[in-house]
Amino acid sequence: MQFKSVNLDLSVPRVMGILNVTPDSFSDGGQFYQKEHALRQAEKMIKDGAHFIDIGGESTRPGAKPVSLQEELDRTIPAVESISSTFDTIVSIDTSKPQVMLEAVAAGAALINDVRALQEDDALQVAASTGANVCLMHMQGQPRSMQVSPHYHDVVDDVAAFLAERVAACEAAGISRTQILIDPGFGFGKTLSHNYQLLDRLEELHSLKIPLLVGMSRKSMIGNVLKRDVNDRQAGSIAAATIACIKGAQIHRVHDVKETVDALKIVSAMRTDFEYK
Ligand code: 7PM
Repeated sequence: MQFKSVNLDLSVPRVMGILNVTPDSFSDGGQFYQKEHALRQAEKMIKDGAHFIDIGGESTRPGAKPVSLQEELDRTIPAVESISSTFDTIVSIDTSKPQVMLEAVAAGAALINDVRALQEDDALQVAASTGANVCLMHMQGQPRSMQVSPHYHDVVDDVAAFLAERVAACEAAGISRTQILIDPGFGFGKTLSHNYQLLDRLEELHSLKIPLLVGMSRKSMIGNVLKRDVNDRQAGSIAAATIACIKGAQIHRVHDVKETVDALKIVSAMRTDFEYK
């Protein structure tokens, strides 16, 4: 798959590192230190084997309150600009706002990662106009209330149907299928049971013939099984990524890049013909 100047072979599993852009910028010299911090985080993840750096400035945590456009721009654009110009990596912008999409792609982002699958006003047209690739994620409801009472006829069929509809909407707006990634949106308007049904039947999402991105890292679907708080979910997250990889997920959005890359290399080794087969 082509991402601006980078051609990435998705027949091997790839890792997207999650970059924290801290909400509280210090009043004096904050800009400089924020940028330096983002650069250091990105450098470590790239050294550890990430091919994507995902930069997000809006908290989509259940119950979180929306972030203003200016605040989201202030948090993300300097990081997108400095990382894109410093490293040969694929920068992804995690946003639903058309203005953030525009400015982020102008600053070097090659992928628009939208948890709302380009359903906000103007998002589809603006994303198409940038020429960037897009990741379409499924979410039931809105972050504020999505975990209240998630309901599906069949969660896998419903998610697949939604993603198929959004892919069609992208194509109608001029975004080619070859520019699209799909994502079932683990934790976004789903019960624990829904999340594990999606993982168990993940291969069904390949019927769309579009590369699959998954994000389960440190989420409550891991924490609720293990009864561990958010900073103690690494092993569980790696197990989940390993399962998704075996089921053919091409891109894994994670916090713990080094450990996940190692785990996915074990899956690749199993698939490699070492002349024993
Ligand atoms: C608080 C709660 C902060 C949840 C952040 C989150 C995904 C994503 C996120 C995903 C894609 C997180 C989420 N999750 N984008 N953005 N897929 N494509 O746990 O699963 O990182 S935000």
